[in-house]
Amino acid sequence: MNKLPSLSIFFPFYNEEENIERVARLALEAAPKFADEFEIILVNDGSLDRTGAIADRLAEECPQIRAAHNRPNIGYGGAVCKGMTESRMEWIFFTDGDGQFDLNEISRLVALLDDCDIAVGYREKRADACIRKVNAWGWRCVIRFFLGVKVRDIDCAFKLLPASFIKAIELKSDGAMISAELLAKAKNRGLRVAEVGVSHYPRTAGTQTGANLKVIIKAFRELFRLRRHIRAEGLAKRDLKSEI
Ligand SMILES: Nc1nc2c(ncn2[C@@H]2O[C@H](COP(=O)(O)OP(=O)(O)O)[C@@H](O)[C@H]2O)c(=O)[nH]1
Ligand SMILES: [Mg+2]
Repeated sequence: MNKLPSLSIFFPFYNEEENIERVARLALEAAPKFADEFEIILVNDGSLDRTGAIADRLAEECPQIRAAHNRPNIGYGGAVCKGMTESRMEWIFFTDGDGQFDLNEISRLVALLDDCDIAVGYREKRADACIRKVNAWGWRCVIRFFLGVKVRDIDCAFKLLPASFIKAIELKSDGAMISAELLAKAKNRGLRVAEVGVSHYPRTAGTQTGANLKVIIKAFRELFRLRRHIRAEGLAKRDLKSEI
């Protein structure tokens, strides 16, 4: 496949006043290359700066852009869930709102769809501090062990999914566990997930909060809460794939 019938692109933003407009305009430029019909959803996750106001202004200026707000802040997973429920198109793509990925590389995901149901990126050369790479390796082992999800880069925020899958599941994670939950639920439904390398750039503005101790503790709490649910779902007798 080289073009999608229709595509929702969304971004979670938390205190990203320095990034939101640039990222939204890059999305407006890139989206028509991948789909004839598209929408761009800017999810403001209860930001304390001007992110929400800028999202509303961009939505007024551009018919293809919509703004959605979580008030107050919920967390990364809460912002991703909001983007999912706001999405109206047949395919859903999401990435971070801090501009660390290249939206033109959505083409790499679209190209995979002939042989898979869900396409996800892995960061070829992660532009983060060494400690983040070590944490990510540990988290990958934990997720493999507890949920049996085997992908190279679980939290790579560069994912393309069919809306029919999102409609068939109920997402429960508010925090960083959301990516693992999505992939575990895809596995339970027998969906084929394909991976492709994508570029990753250093943050040029705003503040990174993805490695806060609070975020990490919340991810582990969510993991243990979700483990039973995801296992029970996997063991359920009914054919989960037929629900998609
Ligand atoms: N950490 C965090 N990020 C959020 C939240 N809500 C939305 N985001 C967005 O999630 C994306 C990833 O956040 P970032 O701090 O860059 O994490 P990192 O790239 O993993 O270091 C950014 O676009 C944030 O603006 C939240 O409550 N916490
Ligand atoms: Mg980031």
